[in-house]
Parts: sequence; C-alpha cells; structure tokens
Amino acid sequence: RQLEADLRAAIGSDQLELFYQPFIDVTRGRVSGFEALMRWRHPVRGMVPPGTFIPLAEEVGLIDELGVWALREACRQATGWPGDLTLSVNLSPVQFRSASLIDDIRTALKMAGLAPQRLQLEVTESLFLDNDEGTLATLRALRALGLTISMDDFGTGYSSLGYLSRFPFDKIKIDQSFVRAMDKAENAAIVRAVIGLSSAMNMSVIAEGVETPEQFERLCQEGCREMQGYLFSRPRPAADLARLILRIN
Ligand code: G
Ligand code: G
Ligand code: MN
Ligand code: NA
Repeated sequence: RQLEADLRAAIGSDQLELFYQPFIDVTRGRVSGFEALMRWRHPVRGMVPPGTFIPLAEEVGLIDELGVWALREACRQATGWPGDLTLSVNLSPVQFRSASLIDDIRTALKMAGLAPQRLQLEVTESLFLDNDEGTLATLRALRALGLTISMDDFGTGYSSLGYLSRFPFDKIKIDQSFVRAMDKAENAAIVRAVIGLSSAMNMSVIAEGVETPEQFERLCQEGCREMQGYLFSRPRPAADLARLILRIN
C-alpha cells in the first residue's frame, strides 16, 4: 500500500526517469534507434526495478497514467535525436483496455512534434490471451497513425503463432532467453526458425540480450541484421545518448 502511494506521488516527479538502450544495425555498425526503459529512484528504497513497479501499476490502475508520462517524455526526448533514429516504447497489455490509448499516443506525438514514423510500440504475446477482435482493431488503428508495432519477448508467451497471420507486426524481437542459450543446438534452431519466419512474413527481426562476441557471430551467421544487448550498451540515461551515438556510429 505504501509503495502504491509512493508510486502515485512519483509520477510526474523527478523520481521517474527514462533510460535508453540502443538498437544496433549490425550491417552498418550504427545505432538505429533506442528503447525507452523506465526507472524509479525511490527516495528511501533506492532504485525500484520496473519488474516490480510496472506490475504494481497495472494492478492498482496506475499504468495508464505512468504510460502516458513515459510516452510524452520519450517522444519529447526523441525529437532531439538524429532524425533517422527510431524510438521504441513498451506498452503494457493493460493499456490496451484503456479507451483513450489511441488518443494518448496521438497527443504525445503531437505535443512533441515527433513524426509517427519514428515511433515503434513494443507489445507482448500476453496481449493475445484476451484474443478479442478489439485488440486487433486497436493494433490496426495504431498502425494507421503511421507508427510501427513490434512483438517483444517473442517465443516466451502462451499464444499460438496464429496471431502473426491475423496481425501483421512490423518487427519481431527474439527473446533474450533464446539468444543466451544459442550454444545449444535447439535454441539455435529456434532463432533460425524465427528469422526465417519473419523474413517470409515481411517482418524485420531483432535479437535481444546479446552479451558476447560469440552470440553476435552466431546471430550474424543466421542472417540477423539488428541486435540489442549489453555487448553494445546497457540502458543509459538520456544525457548519455549523444556520446553513445558518437561512440558507435
Ligand atoms: O530493463 P528492464 O529492467 O528495464 O525492464 C524490465 C521490464 O520492464 C521489461 O519487461 C520491460 O519491458 C518493462 N518496462 C520497462 N519500461 C517500461 C515501460 O515504460 N512500460 C512498460 N509497460 N514496461 C516497461
Ligand atoms: O521485456 P523487455 O525486452 O522490454 O525488457 C528488456 C529488459 O532486458 C530490460 O530489463 C533490459 O535492461 C534487459 N536487457 C537488455 N539487454 C540485456 C542483456 O544483454 N542482457 C541481459 N541480461 N538483460 C538485458
Ligand atoms: Mn521491450
Ligand atoms: Na524483450
């Protein structure tokens, strides 16, 4: 309860901050965009991880407010980046039940003056547990705004592959659990299959959680052209991004 009250108070205060982790276009060796990741510096508890406060926000009905804050803040910051870089923002499945989601996103883009084409939204497979037409309609409406949608943590959810044919995602993010264990033949086979599937369905693909040169090499051999992970950079505060772009690009 106390944490809930604290979170309520933290929204819009300087306790909440967005960190950013780059996507790397490995064929060109350049940063192609950044994923926004929330951080909460609690005045007493210190850093509270998003794995703790996002489920809490979902549970107590604060996720919409938190999500709107993150969208606006991220769009505002992204207008200061080179114009060819994508901004990727995570969306909770709970936000899809909000009647104002589409408006919230349109407003965030407009307030910041960010072109919709530069925004990517990351959704997870749990979105399809509800499996209703409403989810598909919302995804289509979001895409009609001009932004792109990626399937985050791909391969870890409960859903069937059916939703991939019912909704055309722009990008698949291969979950880090497969990348981490790619030295096992079965996992390498999964990664290969996902890359093949995405190519056959005209979706792009990115590997998450790339930590070692060996994983990088293997993924290159499998034809993976975009990657994200500690090998390139951990999530960093917004103030560090200019230096990070200079270091990599
Ligand atoms: O890097 P990390 O510890 O930041 O993220 C942990 C989890 O929290 C990930 O599953 C990530 O998708 C989620 N997360 C981080 N920031 C956000 C956000 O702004 N919105 C939502 N819905 N999830 C986020
Ligand atoms: O669920 P989502 O993919 O949005 O969450 C991304 C999470 O993965 C964040 O917590 C981020 O800090 C973490 N992450 C990003 N790159 C790496 C990596 O190379 N290794 C590990 N272990 N975690 C990573
Ligand atoms: Mn993500
Ligand atoms: Na992920």
